[in-house]
Amino acid sequence: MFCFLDFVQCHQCKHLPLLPAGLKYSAREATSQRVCVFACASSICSTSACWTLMTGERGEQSSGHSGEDHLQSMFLWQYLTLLLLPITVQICKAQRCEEFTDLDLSHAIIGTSLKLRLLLYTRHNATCGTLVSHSDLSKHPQFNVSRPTTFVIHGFRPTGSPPAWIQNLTKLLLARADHNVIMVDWNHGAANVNYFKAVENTRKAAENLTAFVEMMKERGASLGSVHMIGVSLGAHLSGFVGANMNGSIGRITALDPAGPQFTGSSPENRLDPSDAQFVDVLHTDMDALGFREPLGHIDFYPNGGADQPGCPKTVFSGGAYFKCDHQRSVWLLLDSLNRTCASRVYPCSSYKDFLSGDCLSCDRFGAAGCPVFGYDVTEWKDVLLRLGQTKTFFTTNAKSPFCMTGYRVEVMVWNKELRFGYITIKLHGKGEEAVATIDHKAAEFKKYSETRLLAQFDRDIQSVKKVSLKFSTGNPLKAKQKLSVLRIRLTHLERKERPLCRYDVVLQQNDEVTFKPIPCEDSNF
Ligand SMILES: [Ca+2]
Ligand SMILES: [Ca+2]
Repeated sequence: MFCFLDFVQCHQCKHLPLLPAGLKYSAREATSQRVCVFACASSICSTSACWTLMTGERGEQSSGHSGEDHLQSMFLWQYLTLLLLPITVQICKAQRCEEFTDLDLSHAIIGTSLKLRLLLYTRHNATCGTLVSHSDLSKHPQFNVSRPTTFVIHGFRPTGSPPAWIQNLTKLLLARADHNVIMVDWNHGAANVNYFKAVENTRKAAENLTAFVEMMKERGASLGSVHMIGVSLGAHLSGFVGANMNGSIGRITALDPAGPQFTGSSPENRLDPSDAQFVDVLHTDMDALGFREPLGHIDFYPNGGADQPGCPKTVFSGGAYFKCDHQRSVWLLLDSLNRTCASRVYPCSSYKDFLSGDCLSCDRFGAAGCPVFGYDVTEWKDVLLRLGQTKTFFTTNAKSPFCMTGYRVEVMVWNKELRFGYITIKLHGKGEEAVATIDHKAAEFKKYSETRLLAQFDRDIQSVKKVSLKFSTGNPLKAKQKLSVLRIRLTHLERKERPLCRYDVVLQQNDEVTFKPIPCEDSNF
């Protein structure tokens, strides 16, 4: 008899065993039998395995044994199987990896009633969730309440599917710190085509979760080291839990908090800064599914907070049209957790003013400069708490790495006539280039007065060899204009290096001019 081992993930043990009805069956029948004979030898479930024993014709051919020998060997294996089976099933049960509830559209159409599941992940079980008891934490020795705990709370699930980012977020959170990550699975409750039902369940889920946080507190957990990351409805849900705990929870990170049914409501009925010691909020779809007004100590509005680059602009793009802007909030946080690159954010009253370069001063934050978006914004916590509520802006690329590189651009012209137009700047490095088009509005260029602009490049060119400039009026019917530039100065917003200058250059409309920049002189000119 030939047999071989097939490794099956431990959690699949729940589908096994498929015991044969009796011991007397032919070799051909045996081919289809899979028997879980031994499993989960290691303490870490994900790396352990069930050994699947398979026997069959392939074995017969390769071994060349007689049919009688084959049956004898097979019986031996079956007895072994029967002996080991109870142990196997028990071990498999004990170390089963719990998955996020996977529902489908039919559940969402019928509607689901609330069931809150808490899946614990730690550095010891980073990819294998443990279902945590709501009433007895002593069952889970790996849940060390003296460590910080991060709750991740999803939002509305109109199709019932698990969120796509669960594993990534868990993995990155655990890579950052040795703490408890609890994935709050309220898919039963959030999976409903009727959004209003899911909103109703938000409050109920919060009551449920509050009881759990209270139990953690009783067991000695410090609420100051509890962090809740709430997506959409999950953001308000976090706020309700926070309010129930009188704002003593350390931090709430809200990822595009839901707007519908919450916009215009009082602070008790939505997330607000009093719900936790520190509340940071990201707005990515404030014109549709998200919330427009600031809700935290710091509110981030990437790309203005309404529409995100790379997201479909028309309904013809299908489902992505509805969720792309909203879901971008999670991808942005993942990028910040990953430390892919850092996006500096600028306090400003409007996105338009930010794009015009009117809000690049970071003096109020001292030596640290303006805050950096994302997970590490707590480094600015003290000053942000002092400032009250800070509304900030930044721009991103259409995909990861999302961060852009900003330059302050100052242009002085000596044209007699007032000129209005757009500037495109290209930075050339060694074998790469980056482009920024400043076109959110026509900039005004007036003789001997300085025009300030913000240029945002998709990548950071470490050593700029050449610069190209193009001036356009956006009106092809107009006679060709020129812009006589007395000086253009480019200042990198992050690197403390001498700004790049070019003195005396004429830009003919729509003609690109390329030059080698020089370090600016110290004088104001
Ligand atoms: Ca509140
Ligand atoms: Ca939008």
